[in-house]
Amino acid sequence: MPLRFLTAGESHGKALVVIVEGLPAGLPVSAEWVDRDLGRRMMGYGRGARMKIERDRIEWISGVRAGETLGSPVGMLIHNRDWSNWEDIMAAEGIPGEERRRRLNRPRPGHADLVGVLKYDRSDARDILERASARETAARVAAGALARRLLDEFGVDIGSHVVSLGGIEAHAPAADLPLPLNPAADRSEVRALDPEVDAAMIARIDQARKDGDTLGGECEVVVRGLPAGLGSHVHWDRKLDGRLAGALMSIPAVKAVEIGMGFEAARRPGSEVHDPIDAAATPGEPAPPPSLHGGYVRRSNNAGGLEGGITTGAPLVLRVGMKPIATLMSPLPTIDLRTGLPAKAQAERSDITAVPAMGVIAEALTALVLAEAWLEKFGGDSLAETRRNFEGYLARLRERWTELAPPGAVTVEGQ
Ligand code: EPS
Repeated sequence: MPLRFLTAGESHGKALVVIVEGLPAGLPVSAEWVDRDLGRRMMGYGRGARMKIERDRIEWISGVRAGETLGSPVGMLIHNRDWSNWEDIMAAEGIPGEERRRRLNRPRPGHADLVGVLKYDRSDARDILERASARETAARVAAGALARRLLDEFGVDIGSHVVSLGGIEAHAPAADLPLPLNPAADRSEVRALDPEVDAAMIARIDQARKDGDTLGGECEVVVRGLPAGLGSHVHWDRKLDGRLAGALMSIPAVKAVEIGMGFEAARRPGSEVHDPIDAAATPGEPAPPPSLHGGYVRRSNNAGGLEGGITTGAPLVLRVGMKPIATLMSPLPTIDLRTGLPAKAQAERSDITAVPAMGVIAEALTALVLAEAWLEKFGGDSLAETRRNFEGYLARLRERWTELAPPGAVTVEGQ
């Protein structure tokens, strides 16, 4: 288990807690680095009033000294500023002589409310929604920021942008995305890389707010700078595409993940799908640095940077689809848990859309899966050891290329 993390915390509890274990010692980290991603997660047009209350930032608890990881579990706390408004309602041991307050009796279709009370035998769906809330993703983003820090040491860039919101599509130049990606996406209130659609998306959100409705959408996560060879083909649970899809599907409200060409690849013939292989260098001569692909490049990237559950060295391209937020101010029909009679679902404070934030959360989970795969491949108890192993692998990729016979020295089969 090279890298793992656990989170704890209710949406209106005192704080969120996260423990990250398995980072090598000697990784430079700062609260400023982690807080930057926490701040990005709070952005985006269409968020609710809660984001005006919170100023998400971490407090180090363990595992870091003098600005570097120690190799021991890293503990972080994110205090909920809203706690002061919820202390009595969420008190761990209740308030003597008082009934529960702020019960949720009319479960919202699309939220965990109903299935949660059935499974955990609760009468108040607040016992479920407090943990099911996407507030928990702040803790995942903090963990992801540390994973991103590790990958950043090796020049890996993880970014995301919104490609559709409320049915409005953004058209970003797929082959020519800015590097790094996030500064450009973060300049837009909807995190889209197509300035033409910003105003239309914002107007769509304003309309949904007026209608008491909510909106979903899609984000694309793009990772550049990965070497060929992360993940493995040998077992189902080591395939990197499955691990990435599983992690991304665990984001609240996410209903779909596509890799590269995704569903479209299922509709086209092989000749239009698979990415022909080319040489990036002359055989027998050293592959040009940084040789993340071992001298082989692809004419297209329909595979989205993954073949056989292993990275190819081409950019990783993941698309994540989020359904609309389940809390509607014009509520849908439901059943009252106390009476079994028809009712309107409870309207709690919420967002109109959280698609821009979802991209930031998707980056964090992608970073966590990739950092784990990185440490599986390169290992190391210290950053210096991880770096030596990484450089040793790249040296071997270069060596393989220079060992190739020069052109004309072999008869190529089938030609
Ligand atoms: C969220 C905090 C929550 C919601 C949202 C995400 O705050 P509150 O419930 O106090 O308004 O804004 O959660 C949901 C959309 C949900 O369905 O639970 C956050 O920090 O991201």
